[in-house]
Amino acid sequence: MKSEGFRQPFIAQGLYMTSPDLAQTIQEVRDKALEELQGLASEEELESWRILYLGRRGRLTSVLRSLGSLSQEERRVVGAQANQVKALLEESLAQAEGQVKESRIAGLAQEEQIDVTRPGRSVALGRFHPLTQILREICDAFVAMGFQIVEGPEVEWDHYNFELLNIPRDHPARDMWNTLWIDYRDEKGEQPMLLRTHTSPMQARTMERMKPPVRVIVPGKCYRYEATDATHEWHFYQVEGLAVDDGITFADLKGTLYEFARRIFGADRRVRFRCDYFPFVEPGVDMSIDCFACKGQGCRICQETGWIEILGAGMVHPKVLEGVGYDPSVYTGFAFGLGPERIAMLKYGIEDIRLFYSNDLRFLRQF
Ligand code: FA5
Repeated sequence: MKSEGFRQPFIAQGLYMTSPDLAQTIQEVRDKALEELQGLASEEELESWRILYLGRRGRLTSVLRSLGSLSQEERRVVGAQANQVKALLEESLAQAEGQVKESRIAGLAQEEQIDVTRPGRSVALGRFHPLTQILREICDAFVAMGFQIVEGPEVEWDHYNFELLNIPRDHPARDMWNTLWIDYRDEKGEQPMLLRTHTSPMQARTMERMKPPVRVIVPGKCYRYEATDATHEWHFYQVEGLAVDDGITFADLKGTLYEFARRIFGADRRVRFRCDYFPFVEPGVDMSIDCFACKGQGCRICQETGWIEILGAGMVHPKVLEGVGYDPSVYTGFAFGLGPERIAMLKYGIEDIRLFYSNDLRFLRQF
């Protein structure tokens, strides 16, 4: 900031003659202020400068206050000059503020400059776990056939997991489900608690809540105290299905499950039903699909049978209907419980069920 243009009129008006000390002080304050102002580069520094020279207790303001000790004539001349200096400092400050602001904006623009020729940064996209994908596909297939999705607790009472399913205590059929028990009982100390071994407890829970017609599927996690191998995990998903109404027959069960297999695997895949025993259905069956690896010839994956079992099913046992207050002479129904891991293995040709739970990104990224 140049101060030459100011000095000339200041001296020319003869201040030295009227009040030399005060005029000298004003000039010194002005020179010092303008000199300091030149080195300031930030808004904070400018504000400190303003307070130092122009603030209520600033240096120039103190000079102005001392004008009162001069004679009236001196006060008029020196006061006018002091006001001129004040105006000069204010104007210089405004200019300096403008410059600081401009260079801040220029700096920002420099920082934010975009080089459109640089290659973009790739965005890492997540994906659904293959089991989430297959669960959704399975649910979609049944929803399209008129089923409704419900969910239930993974920590369950013995009552629902076994008793209401026609598996009383000490019944040998309990050995079919190696159970993980929880060290907790109900208030009366009678009901043991467990991690549900299948999604079938939701059959009873659903019928307790709903009146026929019932058509539900129940996706969810199950737990068994079992050794793992290529087709067995100790925790796995199941999707339970239940349809109850008057007049439902075994033909409905077969038709529904054939249609499900066709939707998931296509029309070419072979399906096999065999008699099986589950205490809560009569008659009971299991359904298998021909092995994806050996095309039914027999291999390690299908334990040399050529088939991989994907579900258990059957007509709901009259005792189960009675247990939830349905009249078995009026209502009949079918139920099934299928294993999504095994279905995903068959569909995608996965050789070991444990891959689903090993968190290996090389495996997961293939889906
Ligand atoms: C049951 O759990 C019965 N609740 C199914 C059922 C429901 C039958 C309704 C009749 C009426 P099972 O133990 O077979 O049945 O299991 C059903 C399916 O779950 C099997 O076909 C298989 O696909 C899957 N599964 C069973 N155990 C395992 C395991 N350890 N690891 C992975 N999948 C399993």
